[in-house]
Amino acid sequence: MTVLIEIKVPDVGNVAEIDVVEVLIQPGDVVALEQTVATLETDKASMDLPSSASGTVQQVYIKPGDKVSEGSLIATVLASSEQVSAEAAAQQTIIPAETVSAPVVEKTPEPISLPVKPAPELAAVETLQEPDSTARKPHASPSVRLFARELGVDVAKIKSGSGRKGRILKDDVKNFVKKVMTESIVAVGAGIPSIPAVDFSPFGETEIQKLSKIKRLTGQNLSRVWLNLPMVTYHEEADITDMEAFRNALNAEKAKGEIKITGLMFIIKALVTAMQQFPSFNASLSADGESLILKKYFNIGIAVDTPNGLVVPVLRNVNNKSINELALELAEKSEKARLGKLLPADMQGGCMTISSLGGIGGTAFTPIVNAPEVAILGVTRAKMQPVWNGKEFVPRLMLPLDLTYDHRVIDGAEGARFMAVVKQNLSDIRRLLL
Ligand code: CAO
Repeated sequence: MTVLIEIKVPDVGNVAEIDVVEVLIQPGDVVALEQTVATLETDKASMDLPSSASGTVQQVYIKPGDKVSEGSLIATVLASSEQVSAEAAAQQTIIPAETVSAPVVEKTPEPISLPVKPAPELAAVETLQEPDSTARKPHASPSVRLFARELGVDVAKIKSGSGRKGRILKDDVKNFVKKVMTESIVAVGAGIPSIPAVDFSPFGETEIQKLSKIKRLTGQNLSRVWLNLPMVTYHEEADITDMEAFRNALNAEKAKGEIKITGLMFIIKALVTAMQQFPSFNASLSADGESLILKKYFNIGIAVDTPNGLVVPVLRNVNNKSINELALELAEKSEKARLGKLLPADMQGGCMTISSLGGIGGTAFTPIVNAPEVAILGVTRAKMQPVWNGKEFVPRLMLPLDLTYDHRVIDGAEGARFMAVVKQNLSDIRRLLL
């Protein structure tokens, strides 16, 4: 006899809202009795929900990020009556569902509710890993998964377990931690002590604000770059008095509502022209660190400040585009970025990045390379300054530029020569025609 089983959130004590952290099944999956179907979590505890029947998953009603409570429907499973746990069956009436055969049924029989066996215990969570939707579903018992979470290990990252049918065991988790520790010591030279948690309550009132996903991912990426790349920042100034006069004249010719040209468009052009003369700036280091991958295309990433954090849309084939085309494209992409509508493809394939804070202010800063690129150009606010021309001081508009580069790829002298060319290109924009 075939029956349709409803898997629901069991009584987990006095908790009103429980977060769904991970969903390990999808329609069509065959689940075994006691197999974990989802991981739930409160702010203090985590719990694996085992299936109370073996059979084929018909429908899944939750996704990571959802909030559930006791009795919420998790999934329905089509099972033969013998595959339902004796404990669960004893508590419920079973309705035959012989007519149901396909995994996702059009005419689903009235389901019966079987409570999920409560997880053996609720356990404190110390470190949580970002659920990786692309990862394979790991087979591990709830206690092993709990052990892994306590160590801050995402079990999906363990390629194969040494248990039966590749099941992940405690020893596999321990070996994974050992391997990661050894690799990171080799990679960064030493285990870095973490910053201790501090209880701020004795000092005054506080409020917890969740970081946006963009901020969390950017933070991980920046930390990785900071630990892996020996970076140097070189500061330079370009005289943009003439460029600015030309830019203002161009903007004055524009009709009302037309996209205005900012200095950034000339900076993009000046940078790409220098990259054409210095191929090592348009390159990435190979994974084994033994060769340079030289790029024959010129795509520039522009760091854009958005309410959700920093994103870097990429302007493609910049060498073949006019200043007006670049202004239009950056206006479109930065608008899309601020509305959170950039697609992953809009942010891929960059050769070098520009981080311009000039619209806000600043005199200098040290941007972090957007690896696997090898350099990034920082820009702060242009300022009128007295400049000695050999006879007298004259007022000139000076633009501060900061080049951070990966010192494994670029030598100090090469960095200085590169910036001398960027500076020349900006000080005399006729050079952009050469
Ligand atoms: N010196 C003086 N004025 C400058 C300037 C500079 N270096 N750069 C820009 N300005 C002026 C512009 O000319 C414009 O003036 P008007 O309003 O009079 O036309 C104004 O500042 C605003 O410019 P903008 O920022 O809108 O335009 P942009 O083309 O210079 O920059 C963009 C576009 C998308 C890069 C910018 O809006 C932005 O998001 N910047 C922040 C990037 C960031 O956060 N970087 C940090 C990364 S590291 O954490």
